Amino acid sequence: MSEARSIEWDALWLGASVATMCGAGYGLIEDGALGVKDGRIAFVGARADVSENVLSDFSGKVHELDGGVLLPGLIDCHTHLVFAGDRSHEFEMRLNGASYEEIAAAGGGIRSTVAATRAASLENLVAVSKPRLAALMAEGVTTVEIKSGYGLDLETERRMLKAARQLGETPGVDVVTSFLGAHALPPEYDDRPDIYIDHIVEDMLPTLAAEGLADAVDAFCERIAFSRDQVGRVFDKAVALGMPIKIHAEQLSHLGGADMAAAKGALSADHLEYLHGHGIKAMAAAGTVAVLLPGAFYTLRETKYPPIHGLRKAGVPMALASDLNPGSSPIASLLAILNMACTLFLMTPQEAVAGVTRHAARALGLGDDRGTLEVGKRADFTHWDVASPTELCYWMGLKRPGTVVKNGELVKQLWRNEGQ
Ligand code: DI6
Ligand code: FE
Repeated sequence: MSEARSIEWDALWLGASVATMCGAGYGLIEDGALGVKDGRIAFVGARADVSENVLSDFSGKVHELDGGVLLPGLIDCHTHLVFAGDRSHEFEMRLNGASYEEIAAAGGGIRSTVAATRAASLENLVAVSKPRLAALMAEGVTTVEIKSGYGLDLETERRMLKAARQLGETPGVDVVTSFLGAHALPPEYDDRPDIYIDHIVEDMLPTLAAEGLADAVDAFCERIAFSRDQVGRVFDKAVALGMPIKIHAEQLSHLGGADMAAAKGALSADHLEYLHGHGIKAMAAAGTVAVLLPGAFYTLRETKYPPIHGLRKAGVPMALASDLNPGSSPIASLLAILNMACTLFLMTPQEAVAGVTRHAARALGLGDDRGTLEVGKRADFTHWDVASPTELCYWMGLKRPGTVVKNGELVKQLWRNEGQ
């Protein structure tokens, strides 16, 4: 590699290994250097390629780290983190022997979150969601996707998306929104799912799209939610409006939602425990990312594993996300998810870390902009006191990034770099 000319950079980071997440594995550069200019990455390479001459003329800030690893900012590409209330009471009821059906019959389940969210003001929704976002950010998350889907009426879906947009103004993080009106059937449409789908297609989706509140459109294709045809109608409208689509599919049963979504060009198909070979082929052909959600698998004590081997063999990119929600994944930790992906799903640490960086970016349609440490990409990165990125998957509850940089700006410094 030719010697780097650094004079123009705003900052230079030295003294750590750089896990670029490019190519196979971690794309590790030992004793690396990372230059930043105007919020983008201007140089990535070995420290030896940045000469002393260049350094002596350098007018930007030099950050000399004491070992450790630089990684891309983490990306949580599937969350439902805006909601009111919680379902800890149902968790307790289940552990005391109540069944899901009994809880649902008593007005619980997803509908209890819908009732609480409908009753919450915008200010309240933002306030209760902030600590959830903060918990993800404390672990180095710099991009978060947030779905609506606990309103199920225009007004509340809009309020949820507005809350997500407000959360996106938090320094240090970007929020990408998805409209999930087809998450569950609202009580006022009991026994009339097709009429509710009409309402989404004719009213809710075009209105929210025109208001610029949704970056993508999601839907839950499941026996307890919506059929493949119903979800297909929502997607056709989204595609006609020029919006990217993604799907919750094959979580509890096989309905073929992943094939259908892939055929319509979906960015991602998520959950996928019951995915068959045909769906894998369709996803591989379309370039649809598989977003795996081990937190929901764990919480629901599922026994059916997503077809990791088949996805791997077919070259389908595998992303990982928290699915943070009050019912099936009350887990505000992407690092816990990394551990679960390895321990429960037998993903390799290299696959898992790629799942919350490179492939998560792609699941959001942002693969050209972030998710790896490459020249031209957004300067979103994290510094970890670890010998290898594998440690992010290995420990639970121990590691936090000492430094987080978003768009080239320092977000926070914890214990490791205190006082620097
Ligand atoms: N799949 C899930 O696991 C969550 N939503 C979905 O589509 C469950 C959401 C909840 O129980 O509140
Ligand atoms: Fe989900």
